[in-house]
Amino acid sequence: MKKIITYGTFDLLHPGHINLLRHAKELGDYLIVGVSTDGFNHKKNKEAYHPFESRKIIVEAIRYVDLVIPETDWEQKMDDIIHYEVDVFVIGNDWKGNFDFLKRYCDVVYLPRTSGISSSKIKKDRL
Ligand code: C2G
Repeated sequence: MKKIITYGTFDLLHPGHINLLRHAKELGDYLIVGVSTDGFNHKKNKEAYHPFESRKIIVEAIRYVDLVIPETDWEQKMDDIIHYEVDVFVIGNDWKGNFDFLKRYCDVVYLPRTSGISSSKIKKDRL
């Protein structure tokens, strides 16, 4: 079984998130998603509308997702990849190059972001 992992806040879920998760799942058989906790969002200087528990329930309901784990810090990716025997780390290409150090443990794939949409744009447009 080919295991894929990705991480993110996934606040105010939109087609950009879904495209990423769908393309990530197409790379294997089992998709693990590390959803950023509220505490980790603080470290990322990100303010989510939905608290972690809500974002976890929402991401777990997505057909492409097999397991949701909490993302609590920057350093956990290597441990997660080893623990879950992950084959591919996937993330949007806005992070291109940031996670190349994981190539020692698994394949690293940066997928194209979906243009024109983001959680922050949704928040701004609705104000
Ligand atoms: N994404 C995308 N297209 C968009 C918006 C987001 O492909 N229009 C992707 C991002 O590239 C990321 C995923 O969707 O791979 C989740 O995006 P965010 O919730 O914004 O996550 P981020 O803040 O980038 O957190 O340790 C990694 C971080 O937790 C990533």
